[in-house]
Amino acid sequence: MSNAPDRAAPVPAATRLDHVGIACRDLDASIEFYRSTYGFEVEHEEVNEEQGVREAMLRVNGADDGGATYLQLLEPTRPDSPVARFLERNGEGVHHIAFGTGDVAGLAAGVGGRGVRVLDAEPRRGTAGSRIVFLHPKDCGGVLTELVQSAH
Ligand code: V0V
Ligand code: CO
Repeated sequence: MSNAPDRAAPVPAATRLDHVGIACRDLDASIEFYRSTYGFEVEHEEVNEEQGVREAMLRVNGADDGGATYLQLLEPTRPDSPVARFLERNGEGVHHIAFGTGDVAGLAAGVGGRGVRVLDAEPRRGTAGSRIVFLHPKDCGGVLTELVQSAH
């Protein structure tokens, strides 16, 4: 028998690190840095007007649930966007982390039930048709956290 405190794991759970989001001022230069320095290749690029970003997903490795782990490079498309505000305050750097799950709405409801502020009442459209929800960084130890359910 375990003596662990009675803190049941969330159901459904997060099953992998989906991506690390990095704020940059020049997406093409940032892509070139990660390609030439580490050999990471762009798997997907798109503009997400709702989130105010032009972004690229660079595949780092596969994951044991059949998904994968990426770097997400983020360039703002407008000055009033979250990434533009972040750059203004902090300069370039790590902006958020994203955990993958098979049930983003269920996981968000579970996390919200533990008192973490869920910033999106309904999952929004994320990269490549994924569904995403953000959690407030002040309730996550200073880390802006995204939950993501990939399209496939
Ligand atoms: C702000 N804060 C952060 C932060 N941004 N802390 C850690 N990491 C960050 N990225 C801190 C900030 O310094 C303040 O701390 C406090 O949170 C409250 O900030 P605020 O003044 O309310 O700042 P805002 O207005 O910039 O809002 C922050 C939030 C906003 C997190 C609420 O950025 C947001 O809604 N983000 C979610 C959407 C998003 O980030 N989209 C871009 C990625 P002090 O100074 O009070 O101590 S899109 C994406 O990832 C996609 C499409 C995808 O993966 O598919
Ligand atoms: Co993201």
